[in-house]
Amino acid sequence: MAASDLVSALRTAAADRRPMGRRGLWVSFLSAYGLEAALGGPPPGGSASGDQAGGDQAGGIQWLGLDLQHGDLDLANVVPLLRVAERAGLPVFPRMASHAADAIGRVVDAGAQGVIVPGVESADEAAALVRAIRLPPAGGRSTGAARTALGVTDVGEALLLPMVETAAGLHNAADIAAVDGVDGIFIGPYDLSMSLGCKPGQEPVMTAIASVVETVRSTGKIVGMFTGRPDLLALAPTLDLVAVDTDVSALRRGLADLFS
Ligand code: 3PY
Ligand code: MG
Repeated sequence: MAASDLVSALRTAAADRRPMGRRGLWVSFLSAYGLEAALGGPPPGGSASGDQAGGDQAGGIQWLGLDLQHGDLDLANVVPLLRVAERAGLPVFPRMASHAADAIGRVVDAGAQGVIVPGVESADEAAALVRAIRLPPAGGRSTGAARTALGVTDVGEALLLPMVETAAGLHNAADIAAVDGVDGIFIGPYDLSMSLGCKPGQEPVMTAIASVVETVRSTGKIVGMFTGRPDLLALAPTLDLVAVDTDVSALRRGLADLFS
């Protein structure tokens, strides 16, 4: 499955209320060199295509989140990482540092298949993100000649996934998901736990997560979540996009394994 095909497959499966459970790696510090090495190098003969693409040659990784909010990546890292992901046939969803429209425009211009936007708390905030990501007439995103120079071909309409990760976002989750142009909701369980005054894995956050999943599923939109813990990863069958864990965590586990 090619990267842009995963985006349409996600939209179709969500509309049919069929969770896809696609597992992704949350990249927070890897360079393009490091990512290419971690994915096992380019597939024989160059770019991945057809059945080879979408994770079969990337150790089971089916998509990449690029964490521009936490970790060590910023906007300038996105293009080189995107080129590695393209060769591996993996869709890329940067998690933006903020709601800034200019940064959203730049990563979509560069060829990202969608964005994950932190801390969205209301339908109004979600509607502003729709204006940031969609070209006119649906939105207000600008286009530019430099985009063509990057060699970006049509990646289809990018996914817009606002994050619900506060008590206010939780309260307004149904309204946020219902905004026209929003493709679904990505849950941030760690910030949500803090906002609800508990630890991940405890109540009331587990019930809150289940309620967001159910709400979004009933609207026929996409639901994703970062996990990083077995009890959250266990919810993968109910989700469409599952950010399993970070590159840092993968490295630490690998080191522990090697040196134990
Ligand atoms: C959270 O859990 O708060 C996140 O943002 C996941 O990365
Ligand atoms: Mg968060």
